[in-house]
Amino acid sequence: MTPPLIAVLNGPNLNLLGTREPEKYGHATLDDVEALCAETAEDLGLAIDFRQTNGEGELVTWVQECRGRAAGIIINPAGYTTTSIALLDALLAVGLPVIEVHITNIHRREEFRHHSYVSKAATGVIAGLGVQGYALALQAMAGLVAPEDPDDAE
Ligand code: CA2
Repeated sequence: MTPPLIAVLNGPNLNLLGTREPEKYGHATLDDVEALCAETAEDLGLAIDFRQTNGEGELVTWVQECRGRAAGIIINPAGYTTTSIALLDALLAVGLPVIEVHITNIHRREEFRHHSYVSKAATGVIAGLGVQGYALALQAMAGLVAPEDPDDAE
């Protein structure tokens, strides 16, 4: 059986991970995060499509393209978290389980980072656990996309 595909989407400036502000975002690069996700996904019997873009429109298009292709979406919307109704609308329209990930605890940071439009479309949110949050999101996603055991049906 082909493993369920999980899109792992990353928003603006996350390509800088590991190169700037390590006191906030840690030392892992985005390539390290992709490797962590690939390894975790393999252990869980999932496949991933891992991407990063600085463009809001491109992120919206990628979410739309998940329809009929992916079983779930893990997204770190970065700077678009607090601004993008377009991204929220795309996530609502695609009708897939969504897990929002933030490397930092956005609630301990500046007030303007606290509100997330994306959370309105998210099944769950992970924040403040560093890049390990991506692995935890994949673990949770494995449960969300697992086919139901017929023995559990009432
Ligand atoms: O904590 C997170 O994952 C954030 O989504 C990261 C965003 C920030 O705007 C959110 O409030 C919280 C920033 C991504 C920029 O990433 C950088 C990484 C290294 C160096 C500079 C920026």
